[in-house]
Amino acid sequence: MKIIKKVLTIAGSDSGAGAGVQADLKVFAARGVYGTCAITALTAQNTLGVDAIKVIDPDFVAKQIDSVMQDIGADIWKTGMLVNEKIINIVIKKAKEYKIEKIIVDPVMISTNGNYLLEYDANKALINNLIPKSYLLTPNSIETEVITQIKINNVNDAEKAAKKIYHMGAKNVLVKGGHIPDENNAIDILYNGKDIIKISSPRIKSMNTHGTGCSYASSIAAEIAKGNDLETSIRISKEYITNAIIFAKDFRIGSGHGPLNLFFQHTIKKNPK
Ligand code: PXL
Repeated sequence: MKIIKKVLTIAGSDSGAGAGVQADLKVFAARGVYGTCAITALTAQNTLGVDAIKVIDPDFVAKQIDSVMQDIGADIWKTGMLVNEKIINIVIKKAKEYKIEKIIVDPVMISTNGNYLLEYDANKALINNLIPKSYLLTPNSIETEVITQIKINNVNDAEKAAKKIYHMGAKNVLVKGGHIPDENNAIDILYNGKDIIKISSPRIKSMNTHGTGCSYASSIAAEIAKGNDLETSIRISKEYITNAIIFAKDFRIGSGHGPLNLFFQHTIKKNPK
């Protein structure tokens, strides 16, 4: 019998299927793990933006986690849009109950067009309660600024902020460079309490980057579940996401910020890697 590793995502639904739970489940399938989900909110959304949000009752988020964990289980959890303090605290309580050692936390806060995906007053719960339980926190530069109050203009600022977040309690911190000004490269900073590790990829200019953060964190979770160490998981995932952005040029979905091509391996004859 083939053993397949399992990953649970706790995140919001994107009806346009570019980000959120839909992106997470596609990434899990593409990376060869079995994905399950507990949905925290429904978003009515397309490539142009979020039109409406319906938040799921925190008790019902807990029920979804229980249903998955009591039967299927999970080797690792990944979280995305957690909406509010109550849902954040349910996730922490359930992680303790099910003895989950590793949670990859993508601290989703604001959508590209400015919708709050985390209620403003839930930032405190994220910082005080969830960051100390994170195996890896994956903020972009905007989320990093909110969490650390350090303005991120360059890689040096990102390094300083990564160290600060480590001291807030995250076991590992990956400050992503996608939003940091640099003509040629997107440089991510990984800090593990000892070393600063720079993980770089060529910057791809594209409209089709919706769901990049969700997909990157989900890929990292999948690679860790498969037994790779953290740095290897990040390097594999960074290359996978870069290709998914490059091959998104093969299709045109919607008229706004389109999704990545997460299954590019299936649709091209010649795989660049
Ligand atoms: O990319 C952040 C994100 C996460 N989760 C959901 C989203 C978005 C961005 O729009 O809609 C559900």
